[in-house]
Amino acid sequence: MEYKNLLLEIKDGIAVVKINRPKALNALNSETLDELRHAGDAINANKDVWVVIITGEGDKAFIAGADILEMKDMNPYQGMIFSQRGHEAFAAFENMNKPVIAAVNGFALGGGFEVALMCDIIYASDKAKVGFPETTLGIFPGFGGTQRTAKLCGLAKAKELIFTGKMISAKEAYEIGLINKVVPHEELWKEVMALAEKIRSNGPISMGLAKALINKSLFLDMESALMLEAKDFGLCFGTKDQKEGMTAFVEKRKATFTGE
Ligand code: DAK
Repeated sequence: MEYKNLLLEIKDGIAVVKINRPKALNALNSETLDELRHAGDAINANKDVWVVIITGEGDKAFIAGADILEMKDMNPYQGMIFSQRGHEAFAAFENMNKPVIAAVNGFALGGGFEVALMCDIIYASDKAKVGFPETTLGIFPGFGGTQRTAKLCGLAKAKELIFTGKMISAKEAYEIGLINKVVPHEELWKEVMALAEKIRSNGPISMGLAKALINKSLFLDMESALMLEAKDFGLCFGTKDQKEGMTAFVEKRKATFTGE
């Protein structure tokens, strides 16, 4: 599929998905959400991709939120369809069995910050600003923001961010546990690629299983979660990667994983 609002590049096992609407600060309209869902599904099915990076085109914004121009005159039914498109696009990345990194290169606001939060790891430029301006528009973060923010930084901070709609610096977001790392703007891409390559060198099946387990652990009681963990841990022993990883250790060499 040809994308109008995304740039997709796949090289050496790493897929880079770039939201490409810089004139609108990469705001998410319906078409972009549909393209994101399509790209997410295609990447998930592509065995050659082991790690995914999501970022924004241009130097100013990661994603400045859902497209306010498109949402402004929606009726409740259109709002519901828009929401469903968002949920499908988000699910495609959150549920994919590959690590997804957000490279937050500028404003990550509202639905844009929610995109970053559904990624597994967030690296941000020191110039980036994040926040949830939705309540200033008469709505609230509806792509998982109320849930993920509270789980990451606690109820009080989540409520403060959402009720005030204020923007905070990447550094402040890091300090309250919303972001993994803040790096100088010019070094963001180098740092993100180094992270992606490090992850790329590890066993993909084991990482996919671990990702699903960690995500599910938020919603399961400890006993059920540990049962699932034991089952999935056992599954690793049916893979060539587990044999290769442990044989390489014994032979004192670096493992070469094939994802089988
Ligand atoms: N939507 C559409 N266009 C946007 C946009 C957005 N979110 N953000 C920026 N733009 C456009 C601006 O309109 C402007 O276009 P032109 O006027 O040049 O045509 C262009 O990008 C450049 O923006 P500015 O001129 O405003 O640039 P500044 O540097 O002065 O300001 C800014 C940058 C990021 C502070 C400012 O643009 C801003 O405040 N943008 C809006 C940020 C925002 O409020 N984001 C949250 C959007 S609401 C749902 C679930 C979730 C959501 C919705 C529904 N359901 C469950 C149904 C999510 C909602 C949101 O994300």
